[in-house]
Amino acid sequence: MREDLFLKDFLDRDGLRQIQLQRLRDTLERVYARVPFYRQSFDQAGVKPADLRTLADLGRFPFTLKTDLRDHYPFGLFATPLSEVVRIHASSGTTGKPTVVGYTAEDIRIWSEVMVRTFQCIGIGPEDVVQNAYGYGLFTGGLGAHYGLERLGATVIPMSGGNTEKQLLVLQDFGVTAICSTPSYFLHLAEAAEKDGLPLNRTRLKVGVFGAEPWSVAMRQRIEQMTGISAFDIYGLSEVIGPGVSSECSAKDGLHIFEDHFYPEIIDPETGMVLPEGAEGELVFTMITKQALPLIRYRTRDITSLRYGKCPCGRTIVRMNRVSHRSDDMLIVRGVNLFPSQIESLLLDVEGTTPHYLIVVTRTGALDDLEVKVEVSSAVFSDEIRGLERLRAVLHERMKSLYGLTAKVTLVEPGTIERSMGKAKRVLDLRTNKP
Ligand code: DLL
Repeated sequence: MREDLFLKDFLDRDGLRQIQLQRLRDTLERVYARVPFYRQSFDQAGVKPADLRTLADLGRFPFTLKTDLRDHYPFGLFATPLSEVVRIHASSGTTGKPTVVGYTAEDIRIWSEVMVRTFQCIGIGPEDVVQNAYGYGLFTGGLGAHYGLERLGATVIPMSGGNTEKQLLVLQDFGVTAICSTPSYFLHLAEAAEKDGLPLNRTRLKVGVFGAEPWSVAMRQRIEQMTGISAFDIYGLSEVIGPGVSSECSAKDGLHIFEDHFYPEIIDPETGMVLPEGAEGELVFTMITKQALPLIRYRTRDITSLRYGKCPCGRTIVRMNRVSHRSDDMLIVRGVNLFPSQIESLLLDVEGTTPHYLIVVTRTGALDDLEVKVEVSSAVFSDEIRGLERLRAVLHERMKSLYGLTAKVTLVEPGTIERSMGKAKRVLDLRTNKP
């Protein structure tokens, strides 16, 4: 079985396009027949499933938005009766009700297949002992990775997130060779291990499978230097399946999308027009094999670009660049557009800072105030006050020269910025009327 799954990443592109076209046609027919929302939205747009003659024709079909899922909360966009749905997950948004997703037994089988392919991309196999520190529960990370690891034949330790002391005990005593977690939580584990006098580079851990939140290349370098492991980026979202949508391989030059199941497009987020290969824009997915919840042209809000050229690893499936930001996490501060990832890269470029930071935006009268709180290393913190002042001045100056923004830079003691067991919270926007 292992070989069969593996080969799916190496199909010739013509054959793959044939498979995609057939699956796409079937899916459009199915949602048109079974999901009133799609019948209505296709009718409104004046398109019928039979209008899809080539893959490019998909561009004529309407998008699905997160608000459509919310408007049909909880199960209104399902294409199968609940009796065929064997699992529900949900992602909690920042406000209001969660986004609910469902899976048939076949969907779960495909999910574990794409997770097996993810781990194969990374080089994890049956001989590995894998600590799964993604949260188990409604979040897709824990169970998604778990089923894939079992099907792969690896030894999985279902830790879930949190309980740092126990995580470190298990990691050391069970001879863990690979770990799955958010990059920010892993960093927290690595620091706690150092504090305990048992740094991770003295354990058997050699691989990290990190995702569920944006993290910069600079953050990868910090993690790898600090722990001696090789860190890989995996990407996914609940609405598409969960983790298992795309993964880095040994080349670490983009993430391979398992496009025989998830058909990607890049669009201009303003006009909705499909953009050519290489152009940066919003990633849109159509799920071409999903049974319970096949979404058509789902707008992810994640910004990236696609590359179809063959990868040094030999895989022929398309690669997406790492997602450094979402179209909706852009801050506008005094008219300047800014993404948290830009601040992360700037901070990590300067010696003495740690990747724990919080961006706080407030407003006094008509003016926005930006504060960047960043933890410094214990060495810097115990240094004399002049050293701290120098570091503060450097960060302040870089913010100004790189992004044209005057920010208050506050250096804080190691360990004082709140740690998350899952996705890190980087921004606290306290303005009532956000631009
Ligand atoms: O975070 C699924 C997942 C679990 C992916 C474990 C990877 C590992 P959601 O909670 O629905 O699902 O959040 C999806 O998280 O639209 C991106 O904005 C962001 N995201 C996920 N992976 C990455 C990544 C899971 N590698 C949302 N880099 C997505 C950047 C990511 N952002």
